[in-house]
Amino acid sequence: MTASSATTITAVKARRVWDSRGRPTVEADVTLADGSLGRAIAPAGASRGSNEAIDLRDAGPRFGGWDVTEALRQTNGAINQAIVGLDATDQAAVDQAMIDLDGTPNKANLGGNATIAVSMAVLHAAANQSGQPLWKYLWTQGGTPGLPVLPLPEIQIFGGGAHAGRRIDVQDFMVIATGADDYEQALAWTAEVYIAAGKIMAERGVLQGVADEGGFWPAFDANEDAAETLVQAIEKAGLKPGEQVSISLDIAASEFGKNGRYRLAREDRDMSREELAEMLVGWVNRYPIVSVEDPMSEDDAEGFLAFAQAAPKTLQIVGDDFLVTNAGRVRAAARDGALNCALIKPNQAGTITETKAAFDAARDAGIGAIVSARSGETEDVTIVHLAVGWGAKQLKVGSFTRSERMVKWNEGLRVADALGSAALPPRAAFPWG
Ligand code: 2PG
Ligand code: MG
Repeated sequence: MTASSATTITAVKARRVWDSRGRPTVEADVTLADGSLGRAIAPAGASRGSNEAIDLRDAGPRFGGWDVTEALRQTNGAINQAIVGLDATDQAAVDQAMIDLDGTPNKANLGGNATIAVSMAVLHAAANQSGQPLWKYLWTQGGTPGLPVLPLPEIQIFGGGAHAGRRIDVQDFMVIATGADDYEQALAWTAEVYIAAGKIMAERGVLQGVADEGGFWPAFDANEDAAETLVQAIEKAGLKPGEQVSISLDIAASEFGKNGRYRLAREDRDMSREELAEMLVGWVNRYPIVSVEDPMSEDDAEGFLAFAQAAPKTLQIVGDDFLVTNAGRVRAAARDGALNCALIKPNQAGTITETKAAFDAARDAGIGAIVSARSGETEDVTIVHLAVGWGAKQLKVGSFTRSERMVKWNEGLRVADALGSAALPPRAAFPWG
């Protein structure tokens, strides 16, 4: 058997599995001629950008309308037929075959959940066939000399917005261990902060439970209380806010803004884009905040620009719904100076090839890139391997509890062991560094 025929795709099989919200999702198995298997599971967002690849759901009465029988049917039928016989090491050709088969700009026919599960499974199959872990397969392909380092974790402590019944408007209050010596220390410090935050909240009687990504679901009266409490938690953990551990926010403003107007329901406040920018810059000045994601709604390019102009130059400004892991949008936003970092979510694009194109567009434009999970997750650890193998400097996975999150942080520890080092990117690699 020649090397190329060993890597020929011989079967694609999809099954319904269940995610961290108890909703159905697509798992794909891709088998190669030599018997190698690749397996991957589609994640699912709750605060989705309207230009993301379509997460194809059946609607109807089953499972709250979240069932995926059509996405499974497409995978086992049309996708199977289109990619069986292709070479799994030619990821671009496999992904293009699915893009052509779908024929829409947003995977509306096949479902982005079907295409991303298959695309990732093909990648796993090729890596498995090569006998290498996925991170190493990707790093080798990239051709960068030396070994990769681990990405700097961005970890949620409080969850709000669409992930916590909109109890507070802002979606993610996260920490970044900006002073950590390595990945292990970043996780250890975060664990201390999480424990400290839980104690403070229990004492104050504001702990309502756990939000979708494992962070605390807080009953704060104002959004800013969360930033204040996070600083207290960092201090209670014996760490220095802003030096050792800093704050990162995902405002997820598309969830409460439209046409340049914003409504903070918790505080009963209506705001213009300028007022929102001013409020957020005020927070950045008062708290050790190093990163702000989606400060404005996905339809508000003007708001992004206003915020970028008003914010300190050392602030990381991240586009998620605004960019939807699309290379063209990443290039345009970087060119306009609307932001300096792209969130990279494979299922927003729908294939690995398009995800990598968005990642490369960020790198080529000289802006940062954070590889990110979704709020609906599973035991799938592909994103950790993408982050390491592509040389991403940051990784966002949700909080520091629950196995669909911890499986990813823990996978990073295993990669560190294989590398013989848990080193992180140099601090100068970040806007705040
Ligand atoms: C986000 C993600 C993860 P979701 O907005 O960045 O926090 O949420 O997957 O619901 O879009
Ligand atoms: Mg986001």
